[in-house]
Formats: sequence, structure tokens, C-alpha cells
Amino acid sequence: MKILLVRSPRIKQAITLSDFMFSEPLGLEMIYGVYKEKYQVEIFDMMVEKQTIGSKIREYKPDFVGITSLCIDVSKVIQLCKEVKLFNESIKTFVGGTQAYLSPESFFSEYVDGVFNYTNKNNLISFINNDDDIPGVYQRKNDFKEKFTREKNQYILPDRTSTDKYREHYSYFGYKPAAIMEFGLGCEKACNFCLRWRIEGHVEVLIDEELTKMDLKNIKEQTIMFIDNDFLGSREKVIRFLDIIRELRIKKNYIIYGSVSGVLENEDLLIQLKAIGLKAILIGYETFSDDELQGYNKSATVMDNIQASRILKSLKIDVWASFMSHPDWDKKDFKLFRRYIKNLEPEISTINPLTPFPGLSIYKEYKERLLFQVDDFEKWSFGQLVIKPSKMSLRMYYYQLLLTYFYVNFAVNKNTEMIRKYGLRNIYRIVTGSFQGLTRYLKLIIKS
Ligand code: B12
Ligand code: SF4
Repeated sequence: MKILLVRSPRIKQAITLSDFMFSEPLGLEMIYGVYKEKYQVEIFDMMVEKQTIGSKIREYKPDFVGITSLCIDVSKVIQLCKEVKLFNESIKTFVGGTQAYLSPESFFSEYVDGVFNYTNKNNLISFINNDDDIPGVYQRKNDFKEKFTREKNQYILPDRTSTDKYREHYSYFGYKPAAIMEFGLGCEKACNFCLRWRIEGHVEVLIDEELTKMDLKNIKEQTIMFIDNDFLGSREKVIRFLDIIRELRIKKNYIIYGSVSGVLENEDLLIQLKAIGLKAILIGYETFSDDELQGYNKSATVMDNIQASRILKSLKIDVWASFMSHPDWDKKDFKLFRRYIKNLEPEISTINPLTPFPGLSIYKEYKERLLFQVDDFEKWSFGQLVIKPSKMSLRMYYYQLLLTYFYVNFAVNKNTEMIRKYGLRNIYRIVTGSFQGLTRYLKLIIKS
């Protein structure tokens, strides 16, 4: 039995800083680890590959093709399944990943045989065995009508050798190559615009410690990005992590996502994290307005954000800040926003328009103002406006975003400082990545 596991290529609609935020397909590596025990299996990462799916199928001749998915990938994934079926109808296609978890019905198509709503070792094997009622899996042979109780995805030890031939390409911001892993699942903050706690739950649980240790030992890259939603979620968690790293005597660069309250409450632990290799923190400052922060159910205030930025500056930990532009901003708000970013002085900033994903409580609030249908999947990239602005035209809104992008990337971010830190090649990657975002905005201005 031969299985091909595929990550689809980037679609051009994605406003994504592709070259400097481009990580391994961790989910596929986990599945590979499960299938490897029994079958012949290979990962085909089309974000790196030049080869087409048709030519790969002809060469590898799989019996099953499994594809991972994010929100913007739906059409591409279905198109790949169609290509597989046109080549050989008897090849079974199946889809999993974030989008299949959040909206499995997006993949109920004549070209898809199985949609994994959630994934665990048991249902992965059952599907290959052609079982009938598989908990977690919708199957075309049953008209996708299965009924089961929803569960969380199982965190499985990834087989990182499965992507050996691609690993040199995977990077996180200036760090290349970089691996990603997770230490704790869930997020207790439950901000109302955020999908991440909905995927993993609002109670944080640490991943099995033996699995974590094994995974840490398996990673060859010098940099590890932890994709935990809030790495600083609790003191116990950070202390546990420090203990493990010291016990295993690992010396690497670490990058984490952390909350503002986590920074404020754990300054002493951040000093220790810095000492073992913490280089940068991705943090959601979101907005300059306390009312908006409250509306988003963020646990921090504007003053907290400023205080956290001062702490991180004093500890010399780089800050990669994310912000969200609100659809009700006027030009004055954008001005205040730019001033606020300058005050916070993050090393890198990304700005996404507020995106009220279906299933989130804010979806109902903005339902009447949506610019696109929910199944216009490629538009829901977090990179383009999906809510109609109330105080300016679409074109003017994009112009303000573009202006802010320029301001942030060329006035606030200290590129000279970054060159010293990351080297010219990495800065080139970051700047060209930003430009891809900028040119995409320019196109949107022209179109709107
Ligand atoms: C790492 C990451 C990335 C990486 C790699 C993603 C990938 N899978 O290839 C990179 C940097 C490339 C990336 C890019 C983007 N990302 Co991203 N990313 C993440 C992050 C931080 C972690 C995802 C992850 O690896 N989780 C851990 C793994 C183990 O989980 P998993 O993939 O779900 O896998 C499990 C199951 O789903 C299953 N599974 C996975 N694949 C398959 C396939 C089959 C066949 C089967 C059976 C099972 C299966 O197996 C695993 C074990 O249970 C999440 C945030 C989060 N914490 O979830 C955002 C997140 C997934 N990203 C998001 C977004 C929006 C994007 C972008 C669209 C951003 C942009 N504007 O460009 C781009 C799209 C890329 C593209 N297609 O061009 C959103 C997704 C929203 C959605 N509804 O899909 C998230 C949730 C963040 C957010 N903003 O809320 N991302
Ligand atoms: S703290 Fe971050 S990951 Fe957690 S719910 Fe809020 S935005 Fe999402």
C-alpha cells in the first residue's frame, strides 16, 4: 500500500510573508509517523516542489493521496483531488488539517473520498483499512452523512525525517532553517476574534513530556519556533520547559508566541528564557484603543502593551508584533495607530484587517457587513478586508493600510539594526516578503 501526503502550493491570493514565515507541515509529519509503521509513505510539499501533482502521481503510483488544508486552500485542494481522480479514479483521496477541522463541509466534493474532521492514530489506520463508520471521518461512500461527537486532534510525535529533503527551506522570520513544535495545547485567554483557542481548546494542557523530550532530541535545526498559542500561559509551564531544556542540555534559538499578560507576569522567567536561547517573541498588541481591546476580550490594556514592550526592550528580546485594523477606523484612527506602533517600537510588525471567521462570536456582529461569501475561501486569508469599512471607501482603507505598512517597515523597523543582527540575506528575505504583501495591497487598491 502506497500513500502520498501532500501540502498544496501557496495560492497567489495569500497575503503572506512567504519567504520568511514558512514552516514545515507538522500535521503531515505526524501522519507520516503513523503510516510509516505499516505502509510505504512519502510527503510531497508543493510549497517547495517544482514538480506537478500529475507527474508525481505517475512516478510514485500511490493508492491513497492525503492533503492538508488551511482556510484559503479549499479550491486548490479540491482541484488537486480532481487531478488525482482524473489520472486514476481508484486512488482514494482524503483531506485533513485546520480547515477540515473547522469547516469539514468545505471538502464534501465528488473528488474527495474522506474528510478528517479530527485526527488520531485510530482513524488514520481505519481509513486505509476501508472501514465503514470511522469516528472523526466523513466519507463520500456514505454521502458524508456520518454522525460522531467532535473531538480534538491528537498530538502525535512527528517524524521529522519525512521532510528531510525540504527542511533547508523552512524558516521563521530571519531564522533559516527553523523547526516548529508545540509544548502546550490550548489558550485560556479566549479572545473573541481568534480561531486558535477554538482549535485547541480554552484549557491549556501540556503535551506528554516524554514525547516532547523525544521530539526535542530529534530536531536538528538550530532554531525552534514554538507554536503554542501563549507560551507564557502559566508559570508552571515555563518552569517545566526551563527544566527540560536544562536537563537535556540543549542549546538552540527559541522563538515563541506570548501574551502581554504573560510578559508582565513573568519578567523573571523571561530573563531565564533569554539565558537559554529565547530570541524573539510574537505578540498580539492588536490596537491602540482600550475600547477595542475590551471588545476583543483581550486581557490587556494599551498601557499593559506599552509596559510589555518596555520590558522586552530592556531584556533585548526581539518583538514581532501583530496588529488588527478595525473596519470602523477613520483616517485619524490610522494616524493614531501609526503613532502607537512607533511608541511600541517592535522589531517587526504585521497588520491584518479584523477577520470575523464563521463560528466565532464576532461573526454574527459583522455578518451584514461582509464583502464576501463564507465559501469564497481564498478571500478569508487574514490579509484582505472582509468587512466593509464604515468611515471610508475600500480603496481609501487599503491606501491607509499600505501607508501604514510603508511607515512600519521603513520608518519604525530599524532595518540597519536588523542587518547587524540577522545578516543581509535574511533582511533581503524579510523585505521581499513584505513587498509581496505590499504589491498585493496595491493590486487590491487598483481593483477596489
Ligand atoms: C505553522 C502555521 C503555519 C505554517 C504552516 C502551515 C501548514 N500546515 O502548512 C505557515 C507559516 C506556512 C502558515 C501559513 C498560513 N497560515 Co498558518 N498557522 C500555523 C500555526 C501557527 C500552527 C499550525 C500547526 O502546525 N498546528 C499543529 C499541527 C500538528 O496541527 P494540524 O496541522 O491541524 O494537524 C493535525 C490534524 O489537523 C491532522 N492533519 C493535518 N493535516 C492533515 C492531512 C490529512 C490528510 C489528515 C488525514 C490529517 C491531517 O494531523 C495533525 C494531528 O492531529 C496555526 C495556529 C495554530 N496554533 O493552530 C496557524 C493557522 C493554521 N494559520 C492560519 C492562516 C490564516 C495562515 C495563512 C492563510 C496566513 C496568510 N494570510 O497567508 C497562511 C496560508 C498558507 C498558504 N496555504 O499559503 C490560520 C488558519 C485559519 C483557517 N481557518 O484555516 C491559523 C489557525 C492561525 C490564525 N490566524 O488563526 N501557517
Ligand atoms: S491570547 Fe492569542 S492565541 Fe490566545 S485567544 Fe488571544 S489571540 Fe488567540
